Amino acid sequence: MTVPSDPRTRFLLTRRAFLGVSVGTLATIALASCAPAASWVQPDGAPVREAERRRGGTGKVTTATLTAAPSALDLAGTTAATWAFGSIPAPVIRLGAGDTLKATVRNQLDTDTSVHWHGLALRNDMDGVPPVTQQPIRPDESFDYEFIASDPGTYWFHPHVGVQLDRGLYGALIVEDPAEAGDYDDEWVIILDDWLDGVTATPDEVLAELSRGMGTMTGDMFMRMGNTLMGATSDLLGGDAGDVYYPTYLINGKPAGDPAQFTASPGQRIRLRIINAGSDTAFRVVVGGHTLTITHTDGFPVTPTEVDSILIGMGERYDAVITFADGVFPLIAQAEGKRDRGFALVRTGDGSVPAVDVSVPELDSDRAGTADLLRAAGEVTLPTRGPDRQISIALTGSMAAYDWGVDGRRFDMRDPLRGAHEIRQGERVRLTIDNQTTMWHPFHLHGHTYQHQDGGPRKDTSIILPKQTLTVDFDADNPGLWVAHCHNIYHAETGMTTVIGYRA
Ligand SMILES: [Cu+2]
Repeated sequence: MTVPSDPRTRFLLTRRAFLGVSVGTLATIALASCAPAASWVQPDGAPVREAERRRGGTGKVTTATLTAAPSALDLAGTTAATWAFGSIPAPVIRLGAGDTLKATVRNQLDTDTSVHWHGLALRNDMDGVPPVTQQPIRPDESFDYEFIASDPGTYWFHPHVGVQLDRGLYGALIVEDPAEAGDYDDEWVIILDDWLDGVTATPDEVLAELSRGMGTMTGDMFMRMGNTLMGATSDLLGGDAGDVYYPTYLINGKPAGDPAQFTASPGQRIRLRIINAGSDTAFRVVVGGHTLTITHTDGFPVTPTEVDSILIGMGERYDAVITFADGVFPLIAQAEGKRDRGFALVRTGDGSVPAVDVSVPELDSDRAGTADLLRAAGEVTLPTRGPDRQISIALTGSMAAYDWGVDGRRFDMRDPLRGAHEIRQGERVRLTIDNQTTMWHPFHLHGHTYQHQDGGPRKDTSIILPKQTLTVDFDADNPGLWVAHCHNIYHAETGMTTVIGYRA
């Protein structure tokens, strides 16, 4: 073949050759989603590749292999059969800002799976949401994820298929900032989880039970019925705190009966990177006898804010710095409204070991850290700009009917773009999420970190209380098809999910 000398012709030929390679993938995605392929930016489309090219990156590559497989979790002597990426949590994946992550995910389960990199503004075709951004990874198959991680912070990964989130398939993804001074001596990753798989039921059994609806059985009395929990209420969450009964709560994969242990020296400053990997539980996190200074949420810095506890919804992350006293201290993740807790120990010296049910004043303090208290740090505050587009999303449905949805409709993964909200690249988007239900929801948007109004924090997952509205702004700078959903996995799977897509 002769190479044309005219650069434009040469470019077109190259481009066609490139498109030729991806035609098969494109056709599959269009078929799976019944999407009019021409009107939406496709996950492997040119704008997505161009956005990744603009990220540039350091060129440094970190590799990881995640094998999803049946596994056993030791819960203080009881063994739970579950699914995991080896250990629970999976080993921390750590890379520098701008580095490339190459992660091979092998599926040794007997069902489809995927991995979603929660919170990262990454290239759309690596977002791990079948069938929107990729085909599911079939049993005995693997998928190679490869993307640039531009923004430093505390992130995590989990499947985006069915209710697999409520198994043991999760881990932390830490993107380090080489430019950050880091006024701390050490850091600990702390992953919280509500656990039932292999103990009382499988998540799929729980979903089936919930989907039958609660009818008129909901009441004020606190009680367990099967795998559901009645009367779990929280003032901080505006009422109903959660509806799934969990027999145990974990900190870094360990139950209270065999607690995770952390050690430091008195006076040391430790950065906690707290991740809520739960499926139906918000946690109130405290360290007995200590205050916490929140420095980041959802990966992005905030004006340092001192609190006694941190309320963290499913999918959220909070980083906090703590200066330790001398002794043995409880690290408690109180399951908000559920009368149980995750429990770990911090040792900086000698002292009696606190009991699992120890009461600490920090749990009752009014100084509870919520997103409302926080201000974005100057360097991550969005430049002032009026919205080019306003989108309104209503969270709808009820516990009684278990018909959670968006805009009155239950999301259908077989037809994901039906009811999708459209934006265009370059726009400043104002997104209003109107919680019309009588329960709180942790709303999560993929691929972007929006900002709460009036200088509030940059976040990708936000607690929205019953009958309340949250308004956020973001810049449409990451083209593709992005799901937005409640991070209560039972709500999301029932239908509280939608797509915000870029028009071509
Ligand atoms: Cu929800």
